Amino acid sequence: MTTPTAVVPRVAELLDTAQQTVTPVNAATPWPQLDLDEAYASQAALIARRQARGEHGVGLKLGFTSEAKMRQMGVDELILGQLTDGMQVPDGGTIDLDALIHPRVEPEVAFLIGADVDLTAPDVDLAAAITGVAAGLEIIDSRYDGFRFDLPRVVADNTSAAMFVLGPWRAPGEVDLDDIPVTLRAEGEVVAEGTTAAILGHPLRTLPRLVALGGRLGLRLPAGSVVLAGAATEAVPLRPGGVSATVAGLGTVSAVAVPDGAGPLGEGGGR
Ligand code: 0L1
Ligand code: MG
Repeated sequence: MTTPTAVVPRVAELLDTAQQTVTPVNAATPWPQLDLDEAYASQAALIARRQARGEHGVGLKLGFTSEAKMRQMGVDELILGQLTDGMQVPDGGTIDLDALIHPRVEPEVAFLIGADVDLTAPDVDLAAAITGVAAGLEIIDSRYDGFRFDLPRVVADNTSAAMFVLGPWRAPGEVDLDDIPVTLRAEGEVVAEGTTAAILGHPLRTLPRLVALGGRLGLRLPAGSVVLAGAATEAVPLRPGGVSATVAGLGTVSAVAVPDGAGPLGEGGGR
């Protein structure tokens, strides 16, 4: 990493304000050019702002782990984001839509890391530290107008991370993650289908990539950390109502998206 430049705190402030005011950064906002090192430094500054408000890091996520999504966005690199406890919604819990700009949801495979792992150490074996596997839901919410960004911008925006939900953990030996059907449902209807093979061919293949990226950034995964390995389908717009992801043989995770202060679903006005 090169030395962070003066643009870093400004970018972090703009993105933090966008998230907190639920107002996207638009084309009229003066925006500095960022290289990838500055983008990751901006992401770290953004997370530091959240930590200063009392949030704690709980893990890491990878983005663009599906070839289809990379092609769609015109990029060829995986990206890494950071998860905090303030982003976590309990399984079966409520997603406050009024805190989100234009949320999308995607089904993920999540890993629980059972030992302290220093990603900068030589020969890190992250797979050996996995003590749980679960179905996950990730809610992404780009802080840029229209989800329009280049690679440095989406990295600075913490890879669009907004919220996540984890299903029950299963022991890793209980589940074969090879090419398992994954189904995303909204209000009980199937809205996207894929398989775990969409995640770099196999979710475990993401781990060396996470180690390489996280090591370069000097990151650690304390015992109890979560890793979101990536989405098995495209992300779909998150609408009011129930949403769930099922990874066959692994489990189901769900949440209910609700406009804040709304009455019964349907009366509060949808998006
Ligand atoms: O988790 C992800 O794959 C999201 C990566 C960021 C790109 C996006 O906002 O779609
Ligand atoms: Mg994701």
